[in-house]
Formats: sequence, structure tokens, C-alpha cells
Amino acid sequence: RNKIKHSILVYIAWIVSLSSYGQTDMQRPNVIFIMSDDHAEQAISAYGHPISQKAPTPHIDRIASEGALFLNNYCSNSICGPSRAAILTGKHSHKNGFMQNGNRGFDGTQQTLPKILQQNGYETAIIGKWHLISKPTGFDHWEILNDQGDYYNPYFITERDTVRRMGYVTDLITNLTTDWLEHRDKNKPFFLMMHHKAPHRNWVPAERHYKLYENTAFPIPETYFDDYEGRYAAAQQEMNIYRDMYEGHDLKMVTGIDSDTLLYDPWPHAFLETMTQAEQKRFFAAYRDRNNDFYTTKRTEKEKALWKFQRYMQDYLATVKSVDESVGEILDYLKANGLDKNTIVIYTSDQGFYLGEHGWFDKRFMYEESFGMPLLMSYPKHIKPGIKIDGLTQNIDFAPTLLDLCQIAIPDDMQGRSFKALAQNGRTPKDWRKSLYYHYYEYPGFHSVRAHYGVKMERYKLMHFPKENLWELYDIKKDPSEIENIYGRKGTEKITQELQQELLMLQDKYGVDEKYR
Ligand code: SGN
Ligand code: CA
Repeated sequence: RNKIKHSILVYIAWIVSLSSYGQTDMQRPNVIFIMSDDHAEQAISAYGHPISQKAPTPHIDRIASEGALFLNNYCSNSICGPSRAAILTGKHSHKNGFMQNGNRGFDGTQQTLPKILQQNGYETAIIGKWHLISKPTGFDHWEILNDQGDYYNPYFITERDTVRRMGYVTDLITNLTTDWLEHRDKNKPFFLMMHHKAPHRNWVPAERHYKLYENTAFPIPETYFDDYEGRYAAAQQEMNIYRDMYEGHDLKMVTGIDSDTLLYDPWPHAFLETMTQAEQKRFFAAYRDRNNDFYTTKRTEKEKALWKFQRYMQDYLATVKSVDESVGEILDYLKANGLDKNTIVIYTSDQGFYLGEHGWFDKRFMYEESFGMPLLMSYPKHIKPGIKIDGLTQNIDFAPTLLDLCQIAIPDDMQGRSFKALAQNGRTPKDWRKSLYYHYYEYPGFHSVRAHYGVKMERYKLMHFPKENLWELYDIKKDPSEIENIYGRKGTEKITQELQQELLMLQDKYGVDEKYR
């Protein structure tokens, strides 16, 4: 009898241990959230844009072929800090308090995704760009770039220290990440954010990529010489490639034949001065032919404008190359360590970016290129490989979706929605949202983009610039480049009214204060 009693007890203990082990460790997926800075969909080959076909990203694309490619993912406010704050909180800027880049830090006492995961048994870490000024909270481990971070030999901040690490920023962040994975607490599921600086301005590639696209001619966007007719704010910006880019800082142009002195570079401390002397020498040597050619070949003003576009694309995409290699390394690490089946992998960027559309670089506007945000996501246990997702999704959805996939309750005050159901097979449920809200606040500010808000529905987009009281309306289906503002045109009354109502509904629903409307 005792023997039977004993074996029953052993059996019960075994069941109990199994179930609790299963709940906390086995079933819960790990999460690797990879985010780069200013990486446009046009520069990820999985999205199929002609620019990316000249500079493919095979490793990032692997996430889409093993999982899902989101075709209609957008940010809530197209600028660094605000997008990061929206991701952490699942809330729009006015609710999480981080409305623009600047000197007021993120309020780290509020509820965030990493905190909730941590409270639910996850080990959490962030490595790379943070840019939210206050110290990270909710992370067991963090090592962040100082402010924007430098491309060469950057400073990293930790809880205890600030250290300068010698090397190229993308490679350093990758190494710190695999290092953390190697030494993490292997009894816990993990949530890891790897945040790259690249391909942020001023687009300095790794040495091995200096010449990668030197002779590549990238396709010129149809709207490169846009005249901004009918779009007041678009005409007011200061982000034009051939007018506003700094020839030294951005385009790496020098003062004359065989010169080792950059043309206009207002921030040498953030670029050349962070390199060692030997690195500077190799940098100038690598750009020598191109820079000499500028002085030996005669060009009209228009030809110079096109030449600058090529120069910009060659460097931007060369910095993307190192990000793609980094993603490859992480995916290989997961596979080699048997983590690939139970890990959710996300690749995104804090917002989209202009690669010459409207003649621009930078972001901020609610036009498609910068409002759009790449999103690729794999999770073999839930997402069918190779699916494409049409539904409207947004950065405020990331936190609720991840909680949902990790089987953790989603707090009621998160404003985003879990897109777990869409991610499963690509089908959009009937009750999924029909519109998205956007709000950009940072004016006056870099690049002079006026504050505005708007609503996007499947076909139309309505934007309002409240200070100037100007409206813009686009039929994205007919005019995907958004060059024809049809607001106020005959025949648009009904759709305008519909969109204005939708906009009001969203502002009420999200609780946007009257003073910002
Ligand atoms: C820097 C850039 C700007 C950019 C902002 C915000 N200038 O100031 O071009 O708009 O960051 O970028 S730089 O030459 O110093 O890089 S964000 O991604 O952090 O929002
Ligand atoms: Ca950014």
C-alpha cells in the first residue's frame, strides 16, 4: 500500500512540475525585436521596390519567407523617440507623453511592454539605440548608445558606466546581442530588443562596404523633381536632397581634387572625429575616385541633383548591408542553438524614410514613405510561412500583439490591438479596424515639417495642418505618390465628410486633447 501511495505521490509531483515548467518556460515563446533606425520599406527587398532590387537584403527577407510580411503597417508619429515610446507603451504619443524628440525624457515609471513581460517571468534586455533620454526601465540588462550614437567607435551607456567601444556600430551591437544571448538565464524565456543605429543620417558604411555600391545606379523616383504644387507644408520643408543635404556631412564631398577635407560638415564630432586617424585615412582613400570625378566631370545643376541622389543611395544602402548581415547572424544563432522554433522574430524600423521621393530624405510627414513602417515577423508555431498581411496595423499594436502571443493579459488602457489573428493566416477579421490615426507634433524643429494629424482609410487619406488650418486629401489608389491634393475639389464632398467624421471619432476614442486639434 505504501508503495502504491508513494508512486501516486511521485506521479502527482511529476505532473505538477511538468505543468508549471511548461507554463513558465516551455510554452512561452522568446521574443527578439530587431529595430533599425530610418530603414524604409523601399530598401528591403522583400517589399519588392525597384531601389531594393539593386541592393537586396536576403537575411531580413528570410523573416518574411519564414513568416509574415506586413504590407500596411504604419507608425503613429514618424519620428524616432515618439515611435519608440509608442512601441514600448502601446499608446499614442499624447498618452505616453513622448510627443517629440527633445529634452524631456520618456516617463519610465509608466507601464511598458518589457515591464509586463518581466513581471511574467521573462528576462528582458535592450542593446543599441534608445534615444528616449531617461534611463531604460523594465530591462534586466541594458546597454544603449549615447543619444543618436556614432557610426565609428561609439559610446555605450550602462547602468554603471559609459564606455567607448572600438569598431563599427552595427557590428558592435550584433556582438553585444549574441553575447547576451550566450550568457542569459537559460531557465527563463527572454525578450530582447536589438536596436541598430544604421541606416540613420549621416549614413557612414562599414569599411568593408565603402565601395559596395560605388558604381551602382539606383532608379530615380518619379517625383524627384516635385514642385509641391497644392501642398503648402510640403513646399516649406527643409529635407530636400539637392538643396538641404550637407555636402560634407551627408554626401562626403571634399573641397577639391585629392582633398582630405570635407565640404560643409556642421557636426565633425559626430562623424569624422570619432574615427581613428588611420580610419579617417582609409575613409578618404575609399571615396577618392568618386570625389575626384565630381571635379573632373562637368555637370549641369540638374545633373548634380541626380548625382547627389546616387551618392545618398549608395551610402544609405551600404549601411543597410551591415544591418542585413547582423540579422543573418542573429537568425543563424537562433538556429544553431535550437531557439528558432520557439522564438518570435520581428524586424522593423522606428519609421519609414524618403529615398528621393518628392526630392527628399528624412521622414515626419504622413505621406506613405515615412508614415509606413516595415514589419516582418516570424514565429513557426503560429505564423504560416510566406504570408502577406493587408490589414491596417500600427506600432501601437506591437505591445498588445506580443503580450497576446506570450499568453499574457493585455491591459485595458493600451490603445493598440493585438494582430495575432491576422498574423496567423493573413486573413483580416471582419471587425478589424478600418482606419488609422497619425499625429506629428515637432514644429518648429529639424527639417521644418509643420505639425499635422490625419486619418488613413483603405483608399483615401485626409491630413490637417491645424496651425495653418490647411487640409490635404489623397486618393492613394489613383495617386499613390500623393502629388495631387484633391481637397476642396468638386465631387470630393462626400468622401471628405466621411473622413472628417472618422478623424473626429479617432481623436475622441484616443483622447486627443482639444489644444492639439
Ligand atoms: C538628427 C539628424 C536629422 C534627423 C534627426 C531625428 N541630423 O538630428 O536629420 O531628422 O536626427 O532623427 S544628423 O545629421 O545629426 O544625423 S531621429 O531618427 O532620431 O528621429
Ligand atoms: Ca529614426
